[in-house]
Amino acid sequence: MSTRCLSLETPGRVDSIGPGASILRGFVDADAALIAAVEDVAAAAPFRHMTTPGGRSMSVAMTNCGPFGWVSDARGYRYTAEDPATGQCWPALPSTFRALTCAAATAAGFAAFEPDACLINRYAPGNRIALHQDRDEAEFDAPIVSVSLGLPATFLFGGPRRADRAARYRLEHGDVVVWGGESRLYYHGVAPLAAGTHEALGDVRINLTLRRAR
Ligand code: MD3
Ligand code: FE
Repeated sequence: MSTRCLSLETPGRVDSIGPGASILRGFVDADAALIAAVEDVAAAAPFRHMTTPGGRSMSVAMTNCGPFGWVSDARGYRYTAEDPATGQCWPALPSTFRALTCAAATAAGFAAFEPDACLINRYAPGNRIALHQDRDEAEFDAPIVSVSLGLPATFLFGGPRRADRAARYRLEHGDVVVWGGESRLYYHGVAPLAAGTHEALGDVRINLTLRRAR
């Protein structure tokens, strides 16, 4: 596999929101092909509500693609090569996801980034993710690239301590965020999704997070 990627010209604005964190506004042409790729993944590895180690059901529905997928159950949080719901490998990472991830990382100033895991979160109105850190990956030197699709969300971006005040950013269909460097371990979350209808995706928000898990 090539470790190089094309450096695309950034079509939209770039907002720096923290040390190593940038929002690339409208970076992705979130067209029917990209949405169909998400639907193909979900046909093979259906969206499901995972259980937290504390025994609660998560409001956000999740699935994965790529060599590794993030899972949560009574035993804890971890990355697995197989979907526990089917026993099969997670569906392959669509080449479009890999290309846009690499281009976004490059545009945000990170060296060519090869993700090995893609978590897909689906939010219905009212669904949220509480402030947390992403620390289930083997190393924290690679950035995380996130792609927002469908209904807009309010993203909460704090700091290195849970008590740090969180700034709020609106993320819309086609926005890409790259988190690396110091921001990689910052607390973050998503406010309850407001109801609405998006022309391409309907009444949901879908977020892709592409990472290096192992
Ligand atoms: C900031 N998802 O899946 S993506 C998650 O919109 C998660 O679905 C949110 O937080 C969502 O863990 C936010 C953006 C994101 C991902 C990883 C980060 C932001 C981050 C890691 C460090 C700091
Ligand atoms: Fe997170």
